[in-house]
Amino acid sequence: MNKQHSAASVSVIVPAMNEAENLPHVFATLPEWIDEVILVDGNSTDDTVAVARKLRPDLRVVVQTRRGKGNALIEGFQAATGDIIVMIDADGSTDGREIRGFVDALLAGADFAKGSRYAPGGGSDDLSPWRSLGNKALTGLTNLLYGTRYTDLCYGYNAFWAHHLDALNLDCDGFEIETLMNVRAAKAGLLISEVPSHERSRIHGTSNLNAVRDGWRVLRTILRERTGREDVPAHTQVALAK
Ligand SMILES: Nc1nc2c(ncn2[C@@H]2O[C@H](COP(=O)(O)OP(=O)(O)OP(=O)(O)O)[C@@H](O)[C@H]2O)c(=O)[nH]1
Ligand SMILES: [Mg+2]
Repeated sequence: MNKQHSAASVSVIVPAMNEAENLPHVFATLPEWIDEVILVDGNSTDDTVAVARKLRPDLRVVVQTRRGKGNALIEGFQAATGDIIVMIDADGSTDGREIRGFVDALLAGADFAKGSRYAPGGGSDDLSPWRSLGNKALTGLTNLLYGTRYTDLCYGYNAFWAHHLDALNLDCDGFEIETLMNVRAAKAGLLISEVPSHERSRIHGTSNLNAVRDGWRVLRTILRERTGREDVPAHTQVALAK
């Protein structure tokens, strides 16, 4: 895809906390047709912002006002000016070359393009058996409670039309953000398309995620959102993007 094929502009949101060593790898994978890249800095104590600005002079930097990946993404989404918003990680685990598949799914009619490591063609070099099991259990519970057919709940590679931000009405701070997005997208009746994605291992540094603490936050989100739930509209579905 290039700009001749679509009038839709694309913003990429990159939450980053101490990812200076990884950003050269991440930014090198971003397609040249991206319109806007926003780095949301989590008050990094390394050179994250300086490195990012040097790599991309056109970069927009947002300094988050609270703590956590969820807060970072929400503030990045609010700052975005593109028609399409894509979220990727700054640790080298998500490959910018896959953005095309997400954008194509949206241009083909999806409201929300949801990355999946378990869809045919997807995969992970990073998921431990323990975390994979936890993710599968949480995905199954979500499908049961919300009538969805998701294959991967807790994955940080997603894209959506910016005009759906109001419907998503995001309000959380932590790693439960992806779960909240997936649940709210279903509750809002958005047309959801899963896009196969291959997750690579973090290149440098250590994960900020704590499987028990954050798994618990995800579970609480799934259960809390169920209260007062309206039925998921019949047209909500998950179709694998070609
Ligand atoms: N701005 C900001 N970014 C964050 C924060 N926490 C995590 N991130 C970023 O969010 C992305 C994902 O965080 P990771 O720590 O890699 O967690 P994860 O990918 O869910 O877990 P792993 O699979 O173990 O790597 C990375 O780009 C982090 O730098 C935060 O509090 N603020
Ligand atoms: Mg990671």
